Amino acid sequence: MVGVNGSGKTTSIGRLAYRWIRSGKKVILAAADTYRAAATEQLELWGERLGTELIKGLPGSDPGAVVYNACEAAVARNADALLIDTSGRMHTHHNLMSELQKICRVAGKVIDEAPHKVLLVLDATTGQNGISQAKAFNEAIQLDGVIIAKLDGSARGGVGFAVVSELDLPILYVGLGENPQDLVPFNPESYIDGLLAVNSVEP
Ligand SMILES: Nc1nc2c(ncn2[C@@H]2O[C@H](COP(=O)(O)OP(=O)(O)O)[C@@H](O)[C@H]2O)c(=O)[nH]1
Ligand SMILES: [Mg+2]
Repeated sequence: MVGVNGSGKTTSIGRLAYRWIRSGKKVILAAADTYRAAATEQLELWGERLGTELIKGLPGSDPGAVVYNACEAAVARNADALLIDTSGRMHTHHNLMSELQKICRVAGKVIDEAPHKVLLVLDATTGQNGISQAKAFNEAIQLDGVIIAKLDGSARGGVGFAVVSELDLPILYVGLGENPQDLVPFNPESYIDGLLAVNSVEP
């Protein structure tokens, strides 16, 4: 899971884990945002809440090492899914992009063809900037799809349109709140209705 700070990565991982655990999958979480201690704590709360295992490192430690351990744990425990949280400081920051590339390489060393999906989380309130974010991430590490978080607010998430048309990436899920059940598969019709505000009652 990649994206800029505050876009909704950690929350999306928690909500995705909730969905998959409910459908009977064994899920492991990896707290590879070692840049901020609070990020690990936030993911740990989700882990406790969902009763699922979490692999973490010390604050400031190498995210690649966390991912290596997490991949080994996922193989050892025969997990169905390993969800990797990553750091999101400025996407223009070269270090972040090389860190993400390293995470992908490390995952691929332990598990064939991992990461199987790299998902970009976009905040629905992001405007044009969302496209440059998506391009920057996509150039560094090939993206497989997009999650649009915070679509429950006043924002209609029009950035999704631009990202789909310019980068040819599917929107997979949308976030409609902060609770576990608030991440739902993307529904093009309700998305378009929201964009056009078909359902809004005008005075
Ligand atoms: N209302 C709403 N809030 C969200 C949604 N997704 C994330 N948030 C909130 O946005 C903030 C940032 O989310 P977080 O997952 O920590 O972002 P990260 O920095 O990318 O990991 C948190 O306060 C989340 O609870 C959503 O779909 N709806
Ligand atoms: Mg986070």
